[in-house]
Amino acid sequence: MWGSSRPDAGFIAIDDVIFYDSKCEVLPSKAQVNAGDCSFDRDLCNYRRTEDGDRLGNWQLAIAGERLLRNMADHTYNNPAGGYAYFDIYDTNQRKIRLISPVIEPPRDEDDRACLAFWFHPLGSGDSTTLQLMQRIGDSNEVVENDEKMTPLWKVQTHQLDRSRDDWMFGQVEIDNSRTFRLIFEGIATKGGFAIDDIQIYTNQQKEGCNTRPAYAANPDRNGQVVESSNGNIRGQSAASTDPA
Ligand SMILES: [Ca+2]
Repeated sequence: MWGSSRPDAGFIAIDDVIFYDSKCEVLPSKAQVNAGDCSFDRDLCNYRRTEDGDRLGNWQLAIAGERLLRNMADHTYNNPAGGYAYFDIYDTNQRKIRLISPVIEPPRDEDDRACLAFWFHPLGSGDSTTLQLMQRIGDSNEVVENDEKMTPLWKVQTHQLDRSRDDWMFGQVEIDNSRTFRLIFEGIATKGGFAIDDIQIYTNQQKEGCNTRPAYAANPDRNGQVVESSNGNIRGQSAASTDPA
């Protein structure tokens, strides 16, 4: 790999492409792509929006030719023409909107935990705008309230964030890697929103450690309260059953 010193520019060369008639592992392991991975540079990668809410008040894709927001550069390439998903709500009534992943097969790994990393960016002036991440076990397409198979994993509200830095922030949380699942990014707002970019699932072989980032996003219970845990990690199948001590 070589090229300019700009972080968003460069070239990669490949050589000696050969096909073998056998099974093989992905090498290097960090090159493994999972169904939930998405950089939102061309489309929503089979993530889908919940039906309720009009297009402007719902999750949408910021790419060239579509509605752009503040000309904010994406995280992947620092591309000023967009390349991320976002919602931006302005409504007298609080709105709740969800972006639901395709079915994700557990990444091939003997560990039953994996790590989900992504980048997020708060938008607008509201201080109670919420971004919450949930994991739903199983392949069902339905998402209902108080679903026992849906575990809240991670949650931030805009009043918790340092808004003086107008920049992308890193999010990370452990997920259950033992069974088929979907990821659900939920936005709740009357005024404001969040953008997300570069969702990536790592197995423990690929990444050492998976502390929740930011630490205060850890362990939202089923009522939406943030419960502090001693090490910032989520352990166990359900956040509601996790001992906060
Ligand atoms: Ca992107």
